[in-house]
Amino acid sequence: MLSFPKGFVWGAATAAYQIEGAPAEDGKGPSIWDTFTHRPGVIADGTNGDVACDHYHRWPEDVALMRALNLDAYRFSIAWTRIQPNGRGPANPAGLDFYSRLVDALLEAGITPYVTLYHWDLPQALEDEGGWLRRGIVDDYQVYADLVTRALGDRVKHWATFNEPWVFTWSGYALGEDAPGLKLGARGALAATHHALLAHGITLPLIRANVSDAVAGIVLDLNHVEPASDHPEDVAAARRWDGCQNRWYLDPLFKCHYPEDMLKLYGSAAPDVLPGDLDQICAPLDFLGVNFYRRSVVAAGTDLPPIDMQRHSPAGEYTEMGWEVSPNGLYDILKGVSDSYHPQAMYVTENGAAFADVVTPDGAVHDERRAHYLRKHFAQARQALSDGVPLKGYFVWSLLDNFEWACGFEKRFGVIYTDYATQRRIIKDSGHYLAQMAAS
Ligand code: IFM
Repeated sequence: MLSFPKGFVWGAATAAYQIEGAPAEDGKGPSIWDTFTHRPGVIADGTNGDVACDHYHRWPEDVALMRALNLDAYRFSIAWTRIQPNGRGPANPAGLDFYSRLVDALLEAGITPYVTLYHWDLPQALEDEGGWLRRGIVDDYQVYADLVTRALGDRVKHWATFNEPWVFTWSGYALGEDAPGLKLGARGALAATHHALLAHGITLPLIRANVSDAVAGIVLDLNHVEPASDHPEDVAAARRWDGCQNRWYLDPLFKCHYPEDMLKLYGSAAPDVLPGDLDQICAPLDFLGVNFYRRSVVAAGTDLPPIDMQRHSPAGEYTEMGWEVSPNGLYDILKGVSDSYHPQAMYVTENGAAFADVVTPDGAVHDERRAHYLRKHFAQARQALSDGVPLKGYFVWSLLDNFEWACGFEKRFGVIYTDYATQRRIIKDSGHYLAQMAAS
């Protein structure tokens, strides 16, 4: 068994839209994901998150399962539209109550809540006014964050402002693959990114004002990038992809500027940055959350203009998402970010794998591949820790199988199996393995 220092946090993560269901209950308003998933043809299996894991009604059972997994912590997100159904105005008491009861139950079970304020489910009413493309969204986000942190900040100390800004800005506003489904290219993604980063930076001091002993940060999806060959064009493409996915977020957050090479590349697609914006964006972070799923092996190509890249798939093991299993990549990204940006504290806020699971006649799920995947990644995290990375904890994605965005329910990431027809949960072998790690 791998050994981690005392106090190292073991957890599992989820997000509101992916598990809660109950899209219009207790005053909840529609989010862009409620709208998007009801458009024909956008979700691989034609499903939506209307019921998902029915966590909105089954949360006591889910907290009991977390306890059975010996988790120290649970990372989940708040649905903005439960708090402000139309994105503005006073808090909806029933929405706040739902999360308040969940937080109380977690604390009673000895599980520390790690809350993400925004995991992609923007109020549709705000999208109708331009969503993340509109600079004024920064003020709306701040009001929302204020309401939530005031209500829960007496009990919740760990706050992340955003989950994976690269994904919701590029997939949502440039490529149209995620909500709100806009295909505006780099200009759209970069405007949305700038406003999200600004909202993040402006909100950090507010969280600290509302929450005593707050531990506040942001969660990024980061890839360790390698060129597919040593040809200068491939090396340059790898550098561009690193700039797009990693440095475009890390540089402003830690160094108060966007990367020069990328500003040049983006040209007129670069965002409108007002004086003072970058100083606000680089407000000191208490932690950086890293979501890691794969490394990127990149050659020159025509994808994602103006990045003009092409992903390579070296021989090896792949998950059901088509993502290479690359535990060393986790070490490389943790160590690389730690050495270049010196965050005070880091967490692996998501790591996990989709594999095709089968319930065997004995009612179990023997997901040996996922358990093995986790073991190999945990070992790399341990190595990073030994090599000086200030890693404080590890959250597996995901607590339970759930709605995997544009892939629908076809991809299962859980360490707990969800039988969607009956909503029965089964702890998979990988969950038993996580329970052992957490207990040790
Ligand atoms: O399901 C997602 C999650 O919402 C954000 N990070 C990646 C996961 C797997 O794709």
